[in-house]
Amino acid sequence: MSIAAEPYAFPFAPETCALLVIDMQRDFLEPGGFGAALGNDVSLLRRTIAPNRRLLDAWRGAGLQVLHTREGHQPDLSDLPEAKKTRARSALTIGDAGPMGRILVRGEKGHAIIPELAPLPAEPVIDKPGKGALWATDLHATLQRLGIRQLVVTGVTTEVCVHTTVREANDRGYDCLVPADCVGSYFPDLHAAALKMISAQGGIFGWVSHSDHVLAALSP
Ligand code: C5J
Repeated sequence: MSIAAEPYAFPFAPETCALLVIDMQRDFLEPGGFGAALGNDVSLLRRTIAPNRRLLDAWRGAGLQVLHTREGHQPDLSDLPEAKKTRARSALTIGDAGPMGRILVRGEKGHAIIPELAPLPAEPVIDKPGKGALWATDLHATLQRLGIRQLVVTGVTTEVCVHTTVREANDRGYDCLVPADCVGSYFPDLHAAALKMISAQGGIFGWVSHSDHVLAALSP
């Protein structure tokens, strides 16, 4: 079975392929969170919600593996590097109290995955302190235990946490496919460049496709 993609068709093996939804959290998609504190227009990410919802429904319907990630820090900020806290120099920063609770802190309202894409109880949710989902987490061990070798990676933001995760996963031997309509950025030019980087050079980091093509492969 294959999925139409760039730079060439993705050799889809559903039983060993997981859907990995990156950081679809209030802190990035709703006003008053981390994304907004950095001065971004969070409404730009909301076009990703409907295609992610459709893909999630189909993926779950096919009985395939789903995992979610959340970026965030321990309440005592012991896993927050000083550089990450201070670099953006915005008025509100990680750990400060905002309209959705403390910014990018685990357990706060802003840290939660948006209700439209809420994980089901059986779906692993990987909490990560960094941009990549394979650093300082048990994601690699979890994927190995589940027998996963391919990832369809969606979520936000394209050039930050999605890209870092795809790079980390690629280095560990996973084949990654990114449906372009299911990932989003506050910066359209960086989104486009990030996608181009993935499929360039014969798929140096993976494949880029569209959710319609993934849905077509999932339909009976
Ligand atoms: C960012 C992310 N953009 N989830 N995090 O800081 O991409």
